[in-house]
Amino acid sequence: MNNIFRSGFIAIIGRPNVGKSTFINRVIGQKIAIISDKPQTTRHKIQAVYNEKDTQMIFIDTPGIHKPKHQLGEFMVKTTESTLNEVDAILFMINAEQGYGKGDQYILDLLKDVNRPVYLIINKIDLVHPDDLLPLIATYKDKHEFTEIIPISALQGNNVNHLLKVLKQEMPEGPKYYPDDHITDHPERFIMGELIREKVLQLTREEIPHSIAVNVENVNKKQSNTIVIQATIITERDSQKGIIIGKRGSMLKKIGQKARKDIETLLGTHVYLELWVKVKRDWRNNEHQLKQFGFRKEDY
Ligand SMILES: Nc1nc2c(ncn2[C@@H]2O[C@H](COP(=O)(O)OP(=O)(O)OP(=O)(O)O)[C@@H](O)[C@H]2O)c(=O)[nH]1
Ligand SMILES: [Mg+2]
Repeated sequence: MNNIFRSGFIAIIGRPNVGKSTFINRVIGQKIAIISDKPQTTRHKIQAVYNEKDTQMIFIDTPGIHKPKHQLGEFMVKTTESTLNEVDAILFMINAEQGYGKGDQYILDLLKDVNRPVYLIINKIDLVHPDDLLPLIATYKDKHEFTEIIPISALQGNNVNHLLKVLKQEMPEGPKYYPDDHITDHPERFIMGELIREKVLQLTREEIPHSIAVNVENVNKKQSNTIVIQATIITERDSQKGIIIGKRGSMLKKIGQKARKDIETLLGTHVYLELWVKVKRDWRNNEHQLKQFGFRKEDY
């Protein structure tokens, strides 16, 4: 028996909405990456640390890869591309329900220049008949030299443990990069903002989700067991501000109630959440404002 410690970094890439963040949360058993049924939910690269006695695997959730339409989109895609050559393994995630498409070819082309083991992860198998997997596997097999093809359901957990076992063997001998209690590279304040953004995504439609940002301005511990959080939801237009506030503030109230619950779970204490809504025109094309909303230079 040898007692070597294995560790490494694993990037998850794929088109928007295939389930990358759902997978990350399932693996570490905590909600650090927000999820919605809208594409382009994740905007930042997020690390999640998974520990076993003799292994540490650092998963990197990335924004879904798509053709960028504005500076924020460009930032999101650059973030993902620059990650690929720095990791020990890559999970290319696809949606079992969707066939092969242009968006996947864009990613396969990116992978041509990458000299790392790539696993094809077919997610959402709970939505298809097992027989439907075979033609999908046949299509992808010829498109890249995949180390292995593994079908999973990130939502229900099928085969996720098997995938972890396979990845463990792929990891080189290495140090424990982070202490056991370090779950993510982003501060709690960032996750709070993300949880608020998630509720906006989940409760509003179409044009709203992608045009908002959340800025957590103050986090203050009050006496006893309560934390007061003040945050601002930024929109691009007055009409969007109106939708987020809703009739007599009803939408903002709903967003606040749901976000507060999640933040309470994150922090393990009572939370008093104060939300404001502000218009900042065209913030997605403004470098200064992107920085202010936490799009970090080192993520490029
Ligand atoms: N049925 C089913 N739904 C899933 C599964 N995994 C994720 N989903 C759903 O797919 C949607 C997108 O999930 P996300 O985890 O936000 O996807 P993502 O790839 O991180 O998306 P972006 O951040 O936009 O790139 C959500 O509605 C999830 O609940 C799965 O295994 N089965
Ligand atoms: Mg995501």
